[in-house]
Amino acid sequence: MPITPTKKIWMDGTLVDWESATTHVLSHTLHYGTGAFEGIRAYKTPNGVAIFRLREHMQRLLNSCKILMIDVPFTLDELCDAALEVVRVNELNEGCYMRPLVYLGYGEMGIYPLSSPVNVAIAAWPWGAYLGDHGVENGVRMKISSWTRHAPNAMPTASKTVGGYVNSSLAKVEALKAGYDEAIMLGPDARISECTGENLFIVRDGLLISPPPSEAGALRGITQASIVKIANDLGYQVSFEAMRRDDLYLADEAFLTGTAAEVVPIASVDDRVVGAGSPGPVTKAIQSTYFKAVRGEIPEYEDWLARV
Ligand code: PPE
Repeated sequence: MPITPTKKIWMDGTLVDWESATTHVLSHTLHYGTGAFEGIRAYKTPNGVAIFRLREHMQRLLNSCKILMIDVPFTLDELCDAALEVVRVNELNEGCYMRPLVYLGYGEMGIYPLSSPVNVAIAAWPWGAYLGDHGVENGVRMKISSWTRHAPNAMPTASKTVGGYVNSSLAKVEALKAGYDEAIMLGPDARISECTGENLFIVRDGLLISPPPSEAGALRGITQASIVKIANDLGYQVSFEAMRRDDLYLADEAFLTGTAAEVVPIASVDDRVVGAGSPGPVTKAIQSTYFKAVRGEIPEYEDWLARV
């Protein structure tokens, strides 16, 4: 999806012009992928723009770096303040997508990463529906990837590691070239893990089921956690259970969740229509509640919002 430039990007504690937010071609992360990022959204609410679950995202960024043994030279509070400042200075009052990135800069070459400088950047720009408005309304066509999700002892899947996304990219390209909208990845044990940049849920007999993140080698999604809370509040039970591809084929409903994608119904998996093939009642109820929650329209979810 194209990026719409804004005015300033936060880099290592200062705001720099969008065009000047560049880095050296010998930056370590460009060569070896050791680094971590986040995806965060801010939404327009009745009381001004607010960042959704900012602290949780920045904490996960620090956790990703802890796994990689990267010492981030900013505290959680400093990162949260910086994100708020980026939305403010760019006057992103209609909402935006934010991309914090911790990367290793130019200093040394060689696989050992820990002697390279640690850099942190936070950019933000207006961004539409990641899987398209049509997908949000009507559902997306999914394909189980021929690429296996990382084995947990090959790549730490709780870390949003830059290099880890090569696996997602391969799956995404394969799915799109085959005419689908997005890929679902199986772990090495052939259990459902997650999508290339989203978690997923199915609905079976009124119960919501999602793969347990650490067992399934999936990222512990902040949207996924928000959906669990919303579903419970709406009176639906949620369970984390291992599932296989036939559980997807036979689900009554299915949907995927992620910051960029938000909540998107799944219309079919490997050309098997899921349920009625159009968004089901549980998916629709959860999706519409999520969209209201992020936009500050439901007071009980107000503590998920960081006011800019
Ligand atoms: N799994 C993966 C692999 C993943 O990248 C994301 C977020 C999720 C699950 C959902 O996590 P959460 O956003 O906390 O609910 N993916 C980010 C980057 C997507 C991209 O394509 O780039 C995002 O949604 O911002």
